[in-house]
Amino acid sequence: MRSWSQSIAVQAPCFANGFSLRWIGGGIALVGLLWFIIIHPFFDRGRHPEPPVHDFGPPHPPENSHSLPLPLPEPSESASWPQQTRADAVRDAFLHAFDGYATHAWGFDELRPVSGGRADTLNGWAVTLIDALDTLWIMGLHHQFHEAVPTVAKMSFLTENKFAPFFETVIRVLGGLLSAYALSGEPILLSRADDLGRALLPAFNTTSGLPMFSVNTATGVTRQGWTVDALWSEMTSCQLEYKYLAHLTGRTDYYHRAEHVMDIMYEWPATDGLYPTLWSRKGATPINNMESAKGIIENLLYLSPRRKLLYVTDIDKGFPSRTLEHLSCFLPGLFALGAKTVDMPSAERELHEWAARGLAYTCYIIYADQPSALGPDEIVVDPWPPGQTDGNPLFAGRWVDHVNVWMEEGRPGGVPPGLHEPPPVIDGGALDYRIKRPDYLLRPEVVESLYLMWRTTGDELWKERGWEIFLAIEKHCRTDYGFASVRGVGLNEPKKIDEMPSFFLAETLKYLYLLFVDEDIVPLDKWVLNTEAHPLPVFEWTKWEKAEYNISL
Ligand code: DMJ
Repeated sequence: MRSWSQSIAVQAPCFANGFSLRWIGGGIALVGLLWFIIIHPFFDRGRHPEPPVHDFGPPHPPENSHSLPLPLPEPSESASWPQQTRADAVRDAFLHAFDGYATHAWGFDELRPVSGGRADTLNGWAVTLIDALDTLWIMGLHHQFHEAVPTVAKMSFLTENKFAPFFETVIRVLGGLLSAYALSGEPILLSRADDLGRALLPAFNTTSGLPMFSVNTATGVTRQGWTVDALWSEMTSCQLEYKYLAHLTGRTDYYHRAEHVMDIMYEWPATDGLYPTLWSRKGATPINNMESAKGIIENLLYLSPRRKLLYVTDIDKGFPSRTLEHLSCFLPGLFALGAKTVDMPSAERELHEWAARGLAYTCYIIYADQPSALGPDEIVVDPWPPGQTDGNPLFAGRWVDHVNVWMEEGRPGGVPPGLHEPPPVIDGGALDYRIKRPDYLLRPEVVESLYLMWRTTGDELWKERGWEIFLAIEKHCRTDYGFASVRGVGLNEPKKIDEMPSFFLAETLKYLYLLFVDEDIVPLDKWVLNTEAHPLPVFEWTKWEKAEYNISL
């Protein structure tokens, strides 16, 4: 909250645990499915409020809005579209998704975009509604925002028969409420955030103080998740939310509980700033380790063997797995932000800028490579051929080695390895990776990085790439009711999946809108976006807070 570097530190855990996030998502889906099949019919009726009596009807564009320019153009003719018109098209997509949710799933967690049904996939606290509040505000849809507030005002976060996953609930619901409060000043949203923040606090009641996976908000009983130990992303991604809440409410417990997690991290002798991904809640000690890693840039960035695309992967038992997940595509944006805002020697900054550019291009090209122009959720990059491993098969293709050689040779061609931006593979040409998970799940990470690349470099090309992705989403994901995840991105016509995750409204469409809108609505030196893209304001700690929390800045 206090600085750019802090926001980067808070987002970083999501990278280290891309793998674990996938499991979290899978776990939620499985539990949701079992719940839906077995228990849902008994609990469902009458538990949710009816949709509001006022129907959301046709979209209510904000004053001074341009008329919506539908139908959308074919990609070939789309390059000349004015930016503001593109922003309007994104807002129209958001309104379509939000209206579908409001009409068919109001009060439930998610809309089923293919069938027009609805489902509770998180806590049954209307996560799509809360996740979407700040996007409504940012897009100028204040009428819809105010229509939603009474539902949030009447909501109870004390649910006896459910366990709220701490990480997902903090980033989506607590973050969503706080951001909506910060943008609108609507007091009830702060009050609800305070209720929820307090109800989730028992998660921290462990021997070490590292939070449990989930908490029953009515009883305070906690549970572990798919692993007995704590995932780094889950236990650390609560800093922005709890510290802002402490600042707004004056409740010191919020700060101390969250900061205690950071104290454990500060005290851990991390190797090159990399932390183990699994921790024991009992002893606050790591379960696994990454001793072979000497930092993200040095050990986790690789080049693909033929097109020399720069990608990030994880180290599994000492070897690069060569897996690139869509979830990890937030990393280029992170490097771009860091290079712009964190004090560092110029050579290091240059390296971070290169990493940002190369990684962002790869994250974009894995969309552009596909006949659908939508990116897969997971790929595995081909290994380097045996003859090209320079005698070191373990680190073949390691980016930093190639950069060092290029520098020693006097920077031939002027373009560093991994930044050549080869064209997409079309018409069945050979990819230098295989698709492991061919789904596009409406995720935000790639457009998030495109937005941050545009904001930090001013290079219009990032907007063009974002526009291509938006057109593909319109073409393949739009349904009568909203937008659907799809399976089979390598096909001309991927198959729709009956799911519209809340982060599509909270993140994907918000980043696309911010990419195209003329004004800098969320200036990045005044707002920090949490890992669910909820902007929270940068603020100064007061004198008494500095004394209470031992803050020396
Ligand atoms: C979102 O809930 C957040 O971006 C989270 O950090 C990662 N997973 C999803 C989007 O893919």
